[in-house]
Order: sequence, then C-alpha cells, then structure tokens
Amino acid sequence: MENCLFCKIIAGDIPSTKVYEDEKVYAFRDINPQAPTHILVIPKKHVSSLAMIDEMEDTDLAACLRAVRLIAQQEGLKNGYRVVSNCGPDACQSVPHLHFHILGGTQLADQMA
Ligand code: DGP
Repeated sequence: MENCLFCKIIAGDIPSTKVYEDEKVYAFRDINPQAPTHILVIPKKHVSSLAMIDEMEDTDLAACLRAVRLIAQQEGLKNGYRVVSNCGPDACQSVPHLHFHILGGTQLADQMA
C-alpha cells in the first residue's frame, strides 16, 4: 500500500531492526519501546486494523499469532508477555497497518488502560 509506513518498512525503504520474518509476517523492534522488549508483528499484506480482518486471509492472521509465540520464545520471555493491538482512534492507533505489540522483559502494569 502506497504511503503506508509499515509497508515501507516491509519493503526495506525505511530501516528497521528485524527480529523475525517469514513469507507472511514481518516483525521488528518498536522505535519508541515501552518495555525492555517491545516488538511489532505485522502481516506483509496490508490491512489497516483488526476492524478490517474480514479483508484478510485467516492464514495471514494465524501466521501473525504464531509468530508472536515464536518471537516470545526467541526473546526469552519465559515469565510472560503482553500482546496488544490498538484498533482505531479510541485506542490511539497511530499507524493504520495491523500490528501486534509484544511487550515484556519486566513486570508489566496491572492496569491496561
Ligand atoms: P500504535 O500506536 O498501536 O499504532 O503503534 C504504532 C507503533 O509504531 C508505536 O509504538 C511506534 C511505532 N513506530 C512508528 N513509526 C515507527 C518506525 O518508523 N519504526 C519503528 N521501528 N517503529 C515505529
């Protein structure tokens, strides 16, 4: 998708610190980490948010969630981690390309909002 920041990251037009990639998924470190481990997992096929998943193949969505588990293992998040997908303005979604935040490496706040 033209003018999509995360599509440009997938294409390599904007640099990122890659932690995982397969044919359906790309994952990289968040530029503004909110935990010692903060990774973004995104589908390579553009979809703007979870609100639009009917536009996605189930296999692409499943690949993202399987990648989350693999990355958590790779990052040594043995004591747990949080997975967040901000969806729309009330959730302060700032990049309109579906992404799953993996947050971990410390005791996270009990409150989520
Ligand atoms: P959200 O607010 O849920 O839409 O999260 C978007 C995240 O994307 C936010 O935590 C910061 C991150 N981000 C924005 N621009 C870049 C970038 O150019 N590179 C990287 N690595 N992360 C970015």
